[in-house]
Amino acid sequence: MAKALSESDLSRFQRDGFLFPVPAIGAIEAAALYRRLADHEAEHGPLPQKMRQKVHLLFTGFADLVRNEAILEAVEDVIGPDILVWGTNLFIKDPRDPAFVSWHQDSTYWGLEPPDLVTAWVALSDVPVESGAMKFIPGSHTRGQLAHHDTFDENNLLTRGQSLDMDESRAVPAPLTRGEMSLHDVRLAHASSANETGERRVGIAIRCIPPHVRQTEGRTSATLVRGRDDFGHFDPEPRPTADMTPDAVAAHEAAMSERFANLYADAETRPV
Ligand SMILES: O=C(O)CCC(=O)C(=O)O
Repeated sequence: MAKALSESDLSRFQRDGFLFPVPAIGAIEAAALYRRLADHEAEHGPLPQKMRQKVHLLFTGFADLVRNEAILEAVEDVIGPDILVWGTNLFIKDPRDPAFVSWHQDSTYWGLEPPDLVTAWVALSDVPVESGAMKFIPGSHTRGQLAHHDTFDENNLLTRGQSLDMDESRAVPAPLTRGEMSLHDVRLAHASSANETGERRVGIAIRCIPPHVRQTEGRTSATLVRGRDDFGHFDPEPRPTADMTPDAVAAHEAAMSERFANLYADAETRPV
């Protein structure tokens, strides 16, 4: 029996590979997280790209977010009661920012088998279409793994600028209001355009897997947020006790080194 999603929501997710809008944390909590991030950046400068990944290891607000009941109830409906968070990514587009995300499948370089991963993408600001909301190609998750080409474009927010050629006329944009989320399958073709608005657009992608999923090469870490892990395919991750403590930064650094070794194993170049 589904906990948060209706049977028709679940059927749509299975058919299309995505679902939105799904209620998540509400506007007040989302605005508070947005403000905490803005305050941190006002004091320390913009978060470097590497620190926008696995942010649940660095900031207590994001550590709480990945354990949020409403988010996990919906995720559980898709992948079952035992849930590991394999990653988090902040996707930030400043006002009139040319940053974009090319068409891609998340599964491309992540080396996860079987490809059972759902992303809960939570909007921390309003995300109208013009701000560069995500867009999805319905049903593309059923096409298996497609061949991508790496571009390393400087405005592309993806690690390798990996790209697919897709028919834009089939794209479904996914605008969200602050505090809502979308769910998408790891094999779904998706992208997002530049932010044409005067407002900052901020979202956080939470990558959730059931514990039977394993990393095909090397070893990486993940955080158990619900149920149990009887497989032990991932190293456990510590929960930060305060924002950016030296211990948290060191744990994050170690986790990201493993992750990058895996992600760029066959790449010709990698970001600094
Ligand atoms: O936020 C974006 O623009 C892209 C996000 C994305 O590609 C993802 O969450 O997989």
